[in-house]
Amino acid sequence: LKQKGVTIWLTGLSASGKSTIACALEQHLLHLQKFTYRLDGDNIRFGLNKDLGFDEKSRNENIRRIGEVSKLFSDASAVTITAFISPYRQDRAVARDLHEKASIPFVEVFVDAPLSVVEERDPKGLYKKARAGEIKEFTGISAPYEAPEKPEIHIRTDETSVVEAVQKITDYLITNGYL
Ligand code: GGZ
Repeated sequence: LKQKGVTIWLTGLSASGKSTIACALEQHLLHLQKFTYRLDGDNIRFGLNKDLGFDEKSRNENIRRIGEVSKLFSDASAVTITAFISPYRQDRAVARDLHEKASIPFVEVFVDAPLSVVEERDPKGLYKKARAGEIKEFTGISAPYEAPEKPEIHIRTDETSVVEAVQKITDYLITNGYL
């Protein structure tokens, strides 16, 4: 295998577009014959992390484990894409450190849309429930989201198409010799 691994870490609010971009990016990389693996709520929160909820401690542990798993996949030479809110700056920094100590590149992608926009999208009605107090500690409403200060890539999803977002990430990976 000529390929070296890299972790592409998407962070952003619920309904910001992380999963959509992660899926489209995965498809694009598979077309390029890259060994690619995507970690998301479906294969992590319902499996490895099914013991965890959404209080601060649980989210810290969720992200800690995802950081460890993504490091392993990338160490095994996958292009690893993670799509989790990962709201705490410190948790993302821990994941980054873990990668950097193992000399594995870590690309933080801020999937950014204003709260007003994601609340309008509300594909699962979760923001409505959070506003009504039916979901506690909901990110952006009743729990914090700490935006990245220096992400490698910043995508405004209310101004950028999915195809453009995938192109922006792919260009970054090629420019830096990660693909
Ligand atoms: C935020 C929540 C919550 C609370 C359930 N806060 O849009 P979704 O539904 O499909 O994605 C959200 C997902 C967030 O899980 P993560 O593992 O990405 O979060 S974190 O990184 O903060 O650990 C949302 C759903 O789970 N969800 N309750 N209270 N999102």
